[in-house]
Amino acid sequence: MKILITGFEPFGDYKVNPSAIVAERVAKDVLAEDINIDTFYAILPVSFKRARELLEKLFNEYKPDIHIALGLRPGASFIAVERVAINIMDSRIPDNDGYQPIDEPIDPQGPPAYFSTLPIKAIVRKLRESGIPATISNSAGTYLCNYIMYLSLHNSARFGIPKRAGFIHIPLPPEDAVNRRDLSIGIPPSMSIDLAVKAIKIAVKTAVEYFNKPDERVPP
Ligand code: PCA
Repeated sequence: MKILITGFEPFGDYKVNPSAIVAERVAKDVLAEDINIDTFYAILPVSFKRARELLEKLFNEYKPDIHIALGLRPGASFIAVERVAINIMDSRIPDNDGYQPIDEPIDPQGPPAYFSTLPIKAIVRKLRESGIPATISNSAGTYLCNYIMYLSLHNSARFGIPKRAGFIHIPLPPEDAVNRRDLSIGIPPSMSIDLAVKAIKIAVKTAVEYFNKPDERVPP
């Protein structure tokens, strides 16, 4: 079973992107711990053009069975397992190449939306059982994260690679959250990298466990 785990480079005024650190650590840990799982990680640029090119290259060369894409969701205090990707790019800020699409479809010929093909409810349940704050999210936004989730599911629907795909947002790490506000103002929510790594490892193992249970894609 081949699993691609992607994170993102920093963007906007976020100096680090925890999704890149977590993608690398999870891929290496799972590879070392489980002989049945082959993992590969990649850090995607926060660029609509370059991220798409790299994603297509990864799909063509690595041919993952499962793609778990990670990104930063500033302001969240929980792991957000995304349910849906929508066919729109509507950017509040330019990407790292200065490109800022507004109200543009990702693919004018593509369907309006795709649902995650990861076992999102099983993942959230297992995370909560492990004491990790987690929820299903019904919007991955309209920026790079939604874009990558849409492209992955679009490739999956058309070409069968990957067979299953989805997106998980993680919070700011505390090391970054503490620097983001004036000393007299409360700081934004955060989650340690260690806890986020633990969470995404659980998500990877749950995705593998449910890989061959298509009817239990969204178990109760
Ligand atoms: N978060 C952004 C893009 C890259 C990232 O880590 C998003 O939620 O779209």
